[in-house]
Amino acid sequence: MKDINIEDQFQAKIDAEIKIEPKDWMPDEYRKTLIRQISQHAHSEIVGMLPEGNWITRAPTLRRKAALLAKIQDEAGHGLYLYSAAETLGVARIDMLNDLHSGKAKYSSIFNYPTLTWADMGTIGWLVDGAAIMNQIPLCRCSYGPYSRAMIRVCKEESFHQRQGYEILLTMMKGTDAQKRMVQDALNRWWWPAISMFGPNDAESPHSKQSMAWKIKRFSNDDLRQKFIDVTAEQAKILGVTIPDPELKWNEERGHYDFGQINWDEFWEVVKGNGPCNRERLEARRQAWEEGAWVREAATVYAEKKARKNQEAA
Ligand code: FAQ
Repeated sequence: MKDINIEDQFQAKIDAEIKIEPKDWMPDEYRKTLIRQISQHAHSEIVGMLPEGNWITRAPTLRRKAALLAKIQDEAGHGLYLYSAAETLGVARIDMLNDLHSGKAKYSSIFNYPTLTWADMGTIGWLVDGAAIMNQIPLCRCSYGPYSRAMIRVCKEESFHQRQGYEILLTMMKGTDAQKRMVQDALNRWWWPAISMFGPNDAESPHSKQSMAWKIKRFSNDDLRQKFIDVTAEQAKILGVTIPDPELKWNEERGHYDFGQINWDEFWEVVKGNGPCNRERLEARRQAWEEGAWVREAATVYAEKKARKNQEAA
C-alpha cells in the first residue's frame, strides 16, 4: 500500500467528515486559522453585548426588559464557549483578551454602529442575529470538534434572539405612525452594515478557499449573503417595511434576489477601527476588564486556598 503523509491523512479525515479533536495532529495553518476565526468570533459576542446593553434601562416594558437581559446574557455565554474552544488549540485566554483590548484583534464590523432607538433592538435581533444564524448554522458542521459543538448551542439561542427581534418589530408595525417610521429608520441604518457582516466578496476574501477545503467554512461569504438576502426580503414584506436598496429585485432566472453594491470603503474603514463607535466599544471593554480585576483576584485566591486544603486533607 502506498504511504500517505501526515498532511494527506489529515485531509482524508476531513474529507470523510471525521472531526478533528484538540490532541489530533493538525497543520500549523489550520490551527492558526481556527484561533483567528474563533477568537474574532468570541470578541464579537462580547463586544456585541454593548449596543444592546445601551437599551436595558430604557426597554418599554418589564417583559421586553427581561427578554433583552436574557439575550445579552446569552451573548456573554457564547463568548465564554468560544474562548474555551479557542483555548483547546493552545492559545491563552489572556492573550486573546490583550489583543482585543490593544485594538490588534478584529471583531465583527456590525457592532461599531450606534443604537439610537428602541426599534434598533428589534432590528438587531432580526438582521444581526438573523445574519449570525445564517453564517453559524454551517459552523455546527465545522471540521474542528470543539468549535462545531459550541456552535450547536449558540445557534439554538440565536434563533430565540432573532425571533424576539422580529416580534418587537411586528408589534411596532401594528402601532402608531411614529412607531412605524422608527422601524423603517432603523432598517435604513442597519441594512447595509448587516449584509456587510458576511465579509468581503469571495474574490476579495483571502481565507475562504483554504477554509472551505478544510471544512471550517462550508459556504462562501457571497453564498451566505445571498441566502440571507433571499430570506430577509420576504420577511420585510410581511413586516411591511422597505429595504433601502432600489436595486433589490427578484431575478426569476437566477432564482435569487439581485441587490445593489455594498460600500466596501465604509466596511474596511469600520474594520480598521474608524467606524462611528469603535473607540467607545473598545473603551467599554477595557473598563469592564479593569473593573473586574478584583473578581479575578478573588477567584484565584479562592482556588489556591481550596487546592491547599485538598492537599492537606490528602
Ligand atoms: N467584521 O477572508 P475573509 C454575532 C475580516 S457574531 C470585521 O472572508 P474569513 C452574534 C476577516 O476577519 C458575529 N472583520 O475571512 C451576535 C479577515 O481579517 P484577518 C461574528 C471582518 O475569516 C448577534 C478579513 O476580513 N460572527 O453577530 C468581517 O474567512 C447580536 C478577510 O476576510 C463570526 O465571527 C466583519 N464583518 O471570513 C452577538 C462568525 N468580515 O483575520 C451580539 C465566525 C471579514 O485576515 C448581538 N466567523 N472580516 O485579519 C466567520 O464565519 C468568518 O470569520 C467571517 C470572515 C465570515 C466573518
